Amino acid sequence: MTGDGENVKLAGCVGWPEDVARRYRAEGYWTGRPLGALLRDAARRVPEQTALVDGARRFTYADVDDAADRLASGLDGLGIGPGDRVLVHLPNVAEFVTLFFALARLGAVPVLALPAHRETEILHLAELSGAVAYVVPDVHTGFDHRELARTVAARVSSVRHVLVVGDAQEHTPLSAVDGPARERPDPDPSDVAVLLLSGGTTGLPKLIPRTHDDYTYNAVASAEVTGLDAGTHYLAVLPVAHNFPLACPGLLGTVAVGGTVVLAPSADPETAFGLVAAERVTVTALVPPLALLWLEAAEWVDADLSSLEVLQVGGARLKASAAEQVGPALGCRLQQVFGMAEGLLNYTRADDPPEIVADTQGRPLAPADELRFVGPDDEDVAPGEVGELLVRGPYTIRGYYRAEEYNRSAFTPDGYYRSGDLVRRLPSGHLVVEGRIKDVINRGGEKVPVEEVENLLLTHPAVHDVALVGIPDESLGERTCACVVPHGDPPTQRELAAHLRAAGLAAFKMPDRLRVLDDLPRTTLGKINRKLLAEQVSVVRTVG
Ligand code: OOB
Repeated sequence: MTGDGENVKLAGCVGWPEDVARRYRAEGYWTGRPLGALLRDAARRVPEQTALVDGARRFTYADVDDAADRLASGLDGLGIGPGDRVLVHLPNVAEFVTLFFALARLGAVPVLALPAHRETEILHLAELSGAVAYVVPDVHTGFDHRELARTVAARVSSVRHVLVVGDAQEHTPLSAVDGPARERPDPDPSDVAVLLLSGGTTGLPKLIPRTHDDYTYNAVASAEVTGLDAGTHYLAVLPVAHNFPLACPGLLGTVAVGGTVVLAPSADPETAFGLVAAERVTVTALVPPLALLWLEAAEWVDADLSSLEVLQVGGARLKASAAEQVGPALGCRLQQVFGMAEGLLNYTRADDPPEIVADTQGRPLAPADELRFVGPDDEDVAPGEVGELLVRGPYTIRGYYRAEEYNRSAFTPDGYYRSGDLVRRLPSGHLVVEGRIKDVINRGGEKVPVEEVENLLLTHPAVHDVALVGIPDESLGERTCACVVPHGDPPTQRELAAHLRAAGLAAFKMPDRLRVLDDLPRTTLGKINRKLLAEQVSVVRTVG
């Protein structure tokens, strides 16, 4: 099944219509440059430049280029080839980078799980993607990934290889996957280069197929609007498996300009500030709660932040008051980023007036991005009014991977992605995110899929009915509250958390609060009235 266009060949993907694809090529959005070429070209231009810093390990462009080629040969030797999916579950380590480019060169497709994901998410991703290999660290933040890998290898029949960074035990060490570097034919630029995870959909995470052509544009054009150049030192604070630090412009955008990527092992301000000072970091990207933490920490952590030029903040709405503090407190320019793994990126620009940078979430990256703002009837709202943002464009997908049925509701028949975000556009073209209609709670940039958590809570014997709602929170924007109608004795929050943990759910999806109720308010159509419920639990919390 390749949908409309034949231009995306991986089965289970929806391509762009041929005439649209031709237009994107003719207009220069799709240049035919595969992702692997970003590294190759930099290695030719600036081989001795530092490409990557991971703790005490430093790699030049020549080093990373060669390591990626060797790893590609090793993976090839394991029988991993074009179109094969590889589930990558790595934190911010150099091996992520070499593996990413090795797979790109083979035409194999990384499936980028987040470090926080656990058994529930990983089994789902392995099965959905039909991954042939699973790549993990040995132990990270106290969690033994080899153990989880055992379960994955036993339960998911497609997984033939477990590759481990560090002490592999009975699995294969990634460092042993090696072979002589050799020239390989470039993958077709219209093929899928990476499967990103959706933060924005109902239920379990969906997979987002991004092609070489579209993702190269994403990274290169983002590097341009963020003002990256060969002097850029980009600090990856957020997990690089996420689209924002990976390609907006992030790691890939920095490689595209031959700058230096510094991998932060943790996001806490002391570690990050130390790296900013030591590596003369010029650009980094944060979610709003981290930005707030940095603003506070700047007052008491003694570190030289004078190299910082741009702080990007995105993933959730940043308060205007915090936005205004960035310049004075950190001595750099703020760039607001409103993006989504499905594609569309909005950035504030260097020459935007201060009030636009503080009060808006930027404007689209590409002139060819087509945006609509619609009401519940799918009709366009009046200009400037709030509506659901629909989008299509040269780097926005036309369908999720292997999700034919879901795609029918997530996209319009003429190919617009329904973002689920409530947005208005100012006359200047800048967007303001006002809310959302999708069933996702945005916990400071981390997306909690409501239905997935509710379904797991319902498997607890003491839970008769449940609704997970977002309640306002000073630092995270919102927190999760599980509203439970009990079956017999009400469960405690600790019991529910233990239940979810045993089911292997990522920690960031654990409900922050529990409210026990006699029943859940419903609409006249019998659906849970989430808005009213959220109001009720928020009000009770502030009063009591
Ligand atoms: C980024 O990507 P995802 O896929 O984790 O989440 C996308 C959703 C958006 O649909 C929107 O609901 C929310 O996250 N969001 C924002 C926002 N940026 C993202 N809501 C309000 N203000 C913002 N600035 O989160 C992402 C991808 C690329 C770059 C930056 C963020």
